[in-house]
Amino acid sequence: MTPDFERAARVLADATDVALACHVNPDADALGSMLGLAAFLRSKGVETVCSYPNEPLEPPRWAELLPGADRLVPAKAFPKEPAVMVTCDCAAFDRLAQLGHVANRAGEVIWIDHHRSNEGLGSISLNDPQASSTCEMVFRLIETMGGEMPDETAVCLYAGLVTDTGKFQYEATTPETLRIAARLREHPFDHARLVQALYEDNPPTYLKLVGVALGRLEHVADSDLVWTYLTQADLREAGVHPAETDDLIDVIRTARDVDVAAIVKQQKDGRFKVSVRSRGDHDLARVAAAFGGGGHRLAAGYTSAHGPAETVDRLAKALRGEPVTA
Ligand SMILES: [Mn+2]
Repeated sequence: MTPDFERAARVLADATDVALACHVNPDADALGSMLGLAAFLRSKGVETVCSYPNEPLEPPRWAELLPGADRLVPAKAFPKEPAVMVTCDCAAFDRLAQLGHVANRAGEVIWIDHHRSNEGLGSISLNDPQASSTCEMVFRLIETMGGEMPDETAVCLYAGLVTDTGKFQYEATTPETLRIAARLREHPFDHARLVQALYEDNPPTYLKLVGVALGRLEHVADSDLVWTYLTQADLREAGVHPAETDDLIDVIRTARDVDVAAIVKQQKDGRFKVSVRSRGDHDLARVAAAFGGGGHRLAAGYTSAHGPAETVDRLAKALRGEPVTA
């Protein structure tokens, strides 16, 4: 399906009120694309409301640098039946959690995403797996709509562009991505401070937990895999919130001469969340889908009901191309 920017632009241009949501446990691409588009719509005189399904919301610390984060409302204050709803960066319907019911009742749902595993959700699907980020998709949508981009939008979109490209290093970083980044940087905002807030803001307790995870690192040479794990007990002992460990995979995947890196993290419900990254030799969107998850070719995730060793056994099998079941 080709992204239908024209139709989405028409619906937004005609709207008086737009309700925007992004995925649970939002990253900077999810929050940035949602808040960036909302600021643009407000500059056009449209009323906006923004939310995501965490209760309580507890936005990440860096979110205070994104204009509009102070106007976020909890899911229960989100409109029940909006005429126009926009979803940002949601690969699957369940990423909206309880806001999914609203999407089912909304008049139009403009679904903006860039995950390969997204199969065209929404009444208007803007999904391009080639795009570096949902923020890049929002930039294109705003260009289609036309008009001045407010400074508030530029900083929000830049945050998502930086993080989803791994500071402009991942495969999906195209010349167009860099041109968009340059256009955004023409707006006045403190990009150095923003990136510090995003990347150099680790509590020492987290750094100690990295030591625990690295101490357990295992190399499965025949499956081209390095992996480690963390339990709820580890997080409790370290005094670290699960969301603070999102970037740990970026340390693991620096392992030399290994294609795939995985971290297996226990969730509150006892199950294990698996995050996987490839340097380029494995299609992890396919691997994750086999276990009921999803994502991109080189970055994907899923949830496993098995313990860390069993989970990684199954993952290793899938990486070797052997048949697996969730
Ligand atoms: Mn994204």
